[in-house]
Amino acid sequence: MSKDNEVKEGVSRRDVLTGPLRGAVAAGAVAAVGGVALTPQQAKAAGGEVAPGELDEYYGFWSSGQTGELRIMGFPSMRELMRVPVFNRCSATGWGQTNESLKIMTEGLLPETKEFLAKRGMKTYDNGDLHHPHMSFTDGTYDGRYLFMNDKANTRVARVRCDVMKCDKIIEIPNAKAIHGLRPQKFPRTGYVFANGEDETPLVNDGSILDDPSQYVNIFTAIDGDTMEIAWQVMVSGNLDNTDCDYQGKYAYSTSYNSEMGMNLAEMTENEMDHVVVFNLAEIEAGIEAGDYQEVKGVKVIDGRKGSNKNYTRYIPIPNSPHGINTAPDGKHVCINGKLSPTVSIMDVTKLDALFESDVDPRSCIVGEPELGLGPLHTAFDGQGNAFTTLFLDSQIVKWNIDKAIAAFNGEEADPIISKVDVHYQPGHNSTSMGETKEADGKWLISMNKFSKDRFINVGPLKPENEQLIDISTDQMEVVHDGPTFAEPHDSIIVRADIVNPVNVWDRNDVTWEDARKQAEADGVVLEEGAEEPIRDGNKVRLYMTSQAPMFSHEKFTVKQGDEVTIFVTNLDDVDDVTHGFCLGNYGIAFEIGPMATASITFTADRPGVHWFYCQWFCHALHMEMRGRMLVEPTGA
Ligand code: K7E
Ligand code: CUA
Repeated sequence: MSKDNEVKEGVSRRDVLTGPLRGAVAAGAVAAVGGVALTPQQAKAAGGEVAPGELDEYYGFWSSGQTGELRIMGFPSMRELMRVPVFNRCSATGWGQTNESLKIMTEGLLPETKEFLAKRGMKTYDNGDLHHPHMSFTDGTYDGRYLFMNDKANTRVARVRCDVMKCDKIIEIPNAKAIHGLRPQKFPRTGYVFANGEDETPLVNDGSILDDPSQYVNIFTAIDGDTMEIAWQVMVSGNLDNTDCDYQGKYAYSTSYNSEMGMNLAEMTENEMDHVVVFNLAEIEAGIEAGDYQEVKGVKVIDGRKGSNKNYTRYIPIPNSPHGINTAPDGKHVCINGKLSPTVSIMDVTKLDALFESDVDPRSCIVGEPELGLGPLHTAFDGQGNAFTTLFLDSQIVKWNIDKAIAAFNGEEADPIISKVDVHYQPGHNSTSMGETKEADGKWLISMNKFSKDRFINVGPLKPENEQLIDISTDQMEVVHDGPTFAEPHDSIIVRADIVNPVNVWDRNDVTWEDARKQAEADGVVLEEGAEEPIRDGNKVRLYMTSQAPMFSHEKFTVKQGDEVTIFVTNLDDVDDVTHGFCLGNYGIAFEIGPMATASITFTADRPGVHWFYCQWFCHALHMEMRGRMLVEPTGA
């Protein structure tokens, strides 16, 4: 039963939270309660906190599912540190309102999407479904440059800059539908970002083919992570779920759970075997070079469907509707999680060359298939030859040994399962510290559970999810902390803090406000100095303001009703953590201006009268006084 109610025999978690241990933890002592000593690591995590003022050892980068944002956690304390808006709107930062964010949110949309949205009075999609955040790699480990993430809802891929922790690119992927699985190339560097389309449609989806699934295809996309342009696409059979790639830079591979190409549940789950599709990167690049592609919507699309008789892809039968796919830090073994099969299939990447060179059985690269429990979805690693698989139906994490699973597959007497731990309830993804890199350190695992049920006081029919922190430094996995999360982090990565080095203050030369700088130059204004009077250009009015706690450069400015007004605010406070805001009351306008940043907004001043603006980010003892008036002269219209 629920093992995590007890930190150690006879000591309830509540005792730990309120008892003498708490002080001991804060004092950094090795705690002993009821004669049972906790390791320093367990003591640190007991009660779920790193002591006040102590810094975490890792960054956690969490997705947020339907919320559409990226979240930054302190780990292992599980303190939520920041929310980075990406596909969503953010009332606090003005993401989706400022000219700078709107540029990022709109410039990568397909022309047909822009047209479609414009008819609905929209500039960009309002929602997103962000499942998989992953950091850029160099030489098999995280390099702290970028985070990449998918939007399943509207078929997009976004990038977040790790220096400022803001999204700087969003692209909509043509030809594909519902980008789900996403992973960056591990070696030699990122390089490519691989992205799976989950839903199949006609390649040219203009309505000329409708209810004829035999003509539907699915699309695997390789994006250039540096330029965020699409490098190439591959047409495949069956739909694609999750993806990963090797540590050699030769292959990417995706799980596919509907080899039947079924359109409903019964059809989709008919076959006992689905498959993993292996993509041969060098062959695909050569095919593109040789012109063996069709160009659809400006993208080179290669035919890698089953039976296309090309060396671009191979289809490896896997039981049954496989979901997660995870490459082990040994650089050799890939775990394919069976979902409807209680097995995880172990693929040996060193055996993939043979699949492309000769007519060997595609299953010859499968070197183990341990039966682990019901509903295996995702696997994480400790870097010591062990794997941790979530069992959705059993509501457990199972720790197992890869070598022993291979030995058992070869007919030897070996039991790969080391231990199991109950989690609450129904885990989807799990992640280990540095576990998807060659630097996996085997310290921590997070289990991302889809249901919390009775775990917390009731908040109504919509319940939070529950995430549990598990100490994996010993064979007995120990749940040491849990906590609720709002909809719906699917996936996470846990990155050593020394790899991530964000700045405290913006660089004035940052590209984010390049357009504002150019406009200011054209107007003969220096952004950092601002301009006393609004600059008028027909009915377009541009106001250049600066902010320095606790004042805006302007206590008032005047425009005419109907003017198209652009307000630029440059924050001159070159100080850590002095963010200002600009909020224009009853105009629906609010945004953040970070230290030494410029942000701008364009709107029509169609409400005459006196309108107060104020700084909505607490910045100074006189923050309340940081305000001013926009006077809008009526035109009599
Ligand atoms: Cu929810 Cu990674 Cu989209 Cu598995 S996925 S659980
Ligand atoms: Cu500036 Cu509050």
